[in-house]
Amino acid sequence: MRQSSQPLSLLFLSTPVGVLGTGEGGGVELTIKNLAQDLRQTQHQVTIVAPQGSQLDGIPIQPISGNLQVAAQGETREAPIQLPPNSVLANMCDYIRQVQSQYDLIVNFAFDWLPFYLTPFFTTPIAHFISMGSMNDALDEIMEQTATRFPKTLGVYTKTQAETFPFADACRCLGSGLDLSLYDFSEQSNDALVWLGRISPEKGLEDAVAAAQEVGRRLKIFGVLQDKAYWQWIRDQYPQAPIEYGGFLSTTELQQEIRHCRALLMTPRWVEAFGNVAIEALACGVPVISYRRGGPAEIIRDGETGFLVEPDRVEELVKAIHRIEEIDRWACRQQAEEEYSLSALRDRFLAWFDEILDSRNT
Ligand code: HBI
Repeated sequence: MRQSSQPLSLLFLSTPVGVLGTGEGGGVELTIKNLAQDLRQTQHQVTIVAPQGSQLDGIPIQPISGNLQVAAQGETREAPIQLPPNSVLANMCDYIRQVQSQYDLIVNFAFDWLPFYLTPFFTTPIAHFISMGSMNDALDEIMEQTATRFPKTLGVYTKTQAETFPFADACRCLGSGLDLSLYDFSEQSNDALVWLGRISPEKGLEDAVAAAQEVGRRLKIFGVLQDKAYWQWIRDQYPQAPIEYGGFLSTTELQQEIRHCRALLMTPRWVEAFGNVAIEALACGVPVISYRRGGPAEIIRDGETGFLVEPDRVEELVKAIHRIEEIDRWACRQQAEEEYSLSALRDRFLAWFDEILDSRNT
């Protein structure tokens, strides 16, 4: 049996919806990057199989060509499983099949049917990290079959996320983490509010814009402009709102922008699986005001590191903004250090990997 102190050779299967480094892959891009960098620094080997053009500092990437997968959150629950012609996901799966014997474990980050379906056809074990809540019936079904046939192999961010699936009890909660040395604490702040994320309807940006307009404070917005029609609709609805769109920034640039802001607003319409942006803000000492829903509801300490308010109620966001001075910015940074360090994230993932490998070898 493997000794848990031995270095592992890991093959990561990235999300097939976007090129790593562009932000199109959402929060899971940051999770993949953080984990891969940290595991490599602690003597493990990590190779990432990802769509062509992907880049991550200092991490070997095996680029795969082909057409990207359509994002699952834009589809209906009943949608049949789809692959485009020359599917990058299918090509990625074919590649990992060919090289699997060189690795101890494959870690799948794709929220897609194919890697789950293929699991029994592989000789190398596959750990599946599920990056969103339940979206599609066919996907739920294959995930559940995987959980039954290969117990312990499903990982999620949070308990709330797991509870959206019929197989919640089979999911292992792994949380998230950051390289906290990349985020500088700022005791001082200006009056501006900030909103971070992919600009797409499930993120509810319009409520943050409405709240900013109501309190007359600037709202800085950063993230990939995924749905242009949605963005235009927001601008038409709130032509006078004091908003500034700053594009998609690197971690270094982003933290320089957010750490001087008064608060981060999170307005998810869906069950946000985690909300990496919440811990990025906390790491800078920025309190988070969020709807009490999904991952943010498990992260934010209400009244201590931000406020959790009734979902879909702009007036509740407004009330919380008026109370923001009650929050001690240092408490925010401290929470990030206590709960969301990279070493803690790595330990949780390694314990999960060990359990999967041990159950295979006994
Ligand atoms: N959709 N089909 C599909 N596959 C993914 O891997 C996927 C997705 N939508 C979003 C997504 N991954 C990431 O943005 C996560 O961070 C949520």
